[in-house]
Amino acid sequence: MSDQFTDEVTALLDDFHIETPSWGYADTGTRFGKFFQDAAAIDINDKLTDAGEVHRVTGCCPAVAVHVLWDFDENTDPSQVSELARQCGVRIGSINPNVFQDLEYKLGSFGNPDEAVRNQALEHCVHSIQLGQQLQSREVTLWFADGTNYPGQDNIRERKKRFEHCLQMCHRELSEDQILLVEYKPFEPAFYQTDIADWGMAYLYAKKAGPQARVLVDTGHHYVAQNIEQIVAWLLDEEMLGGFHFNDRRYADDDLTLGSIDPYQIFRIFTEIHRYAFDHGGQYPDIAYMVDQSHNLKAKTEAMIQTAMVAQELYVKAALVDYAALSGHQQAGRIVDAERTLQDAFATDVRPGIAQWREQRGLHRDPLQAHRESGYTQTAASDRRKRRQEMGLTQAASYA
Ligand code: AFD
Ligand code: MN
Ligand code: MN
Repeated sequence: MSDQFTDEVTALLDDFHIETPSWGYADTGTRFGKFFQDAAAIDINDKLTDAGEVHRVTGCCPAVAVHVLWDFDENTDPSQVSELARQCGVRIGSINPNVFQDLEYKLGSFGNPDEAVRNQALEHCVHSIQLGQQLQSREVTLWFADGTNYPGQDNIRERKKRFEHCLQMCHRELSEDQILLVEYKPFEPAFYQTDIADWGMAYLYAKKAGPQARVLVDTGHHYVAQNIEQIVAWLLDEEMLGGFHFNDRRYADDDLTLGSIDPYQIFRIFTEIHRYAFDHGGQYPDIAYMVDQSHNLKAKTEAMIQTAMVAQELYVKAALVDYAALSGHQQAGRIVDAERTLQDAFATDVRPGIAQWREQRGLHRDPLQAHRESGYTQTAASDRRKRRQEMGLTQAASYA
């Protein structure tokens, strides 16, 4: 093994699994338009195949998050999806209900003033929880587009009470193995007030929902000045950090590649997790590391491989911090030494060590190169182009 890594760091890398999202393999766009890709996944079979390819070359992405309305229709047999995932070398990870795109949800889902709409949303979330039980999935990830666009549109306290009730109803449906992850986002698509706008709201909702609810931190869902690692430290200390959705943002929730704008912030987030383990006798918190991206311009599987590689690098850099020395510097008020303990680790090029870790596990040293040499994207593009033509699916623009 590379002399860069102790056995402990190698073991940490072995245990660092990153879930990829099914929606990250399909075409997507902005409200200003979509740029289609021939190699983009058409259906859940393609998504699992793509996820299997990402795991094949990276060795660290064994699970796939699914989005219920985008991946399952009324005829989909969950056991067949499980089996297909297994054949692709992956398994189904978190379940993502969708209570934001149906027209009934115009004024919200759990926050809607109309009880019938709230019940419709609740019914879908309970169905998603039951789907998770059929798929032996642990996490049910709840993100809501709910909010209001204008001052006075609705009673903010009433909306809070509606959410508290519906989240408690969801929690009651969980099996003992499931956890409910409550995700927050400051704005979008609501532009005046979002019902779960920050970590405090998500924390309170999770606490009131029940003992199997936690907070999900989407790294893109923060105002530019926010100190995300402080939020992570608080949630860790309260044993309420359920997991992450990895991406990055320049101005707001831009869903950019993890670490593409501020890798040092992601590194600092990871140092809070490693420091937690250092302070707890090496016991790491049980949290879900999940990607949440669906890039418009980058090739889908390449973008996912890139994210997984960046996540590994930043996680390992943070593992290299000398937490005993850091603790001593902090205790003694040696500010520059404490800061340099972090900076030295962040400045370490861990890519050779990770490349060797891959080689030791029968993987190519560079997953992106392995993926490109396999011709996977070209094959997927020609196959899926043909299938789209047969299905009569037209595309405004397409490029691999
Ligand atoms: C959007 C939302 C949120 C959610 C994701 C998947 O902002 O991050 O987790 O879609 O549903 O990115
Ligand atoms: Mn998210
Ligand atoms: Mn998001």
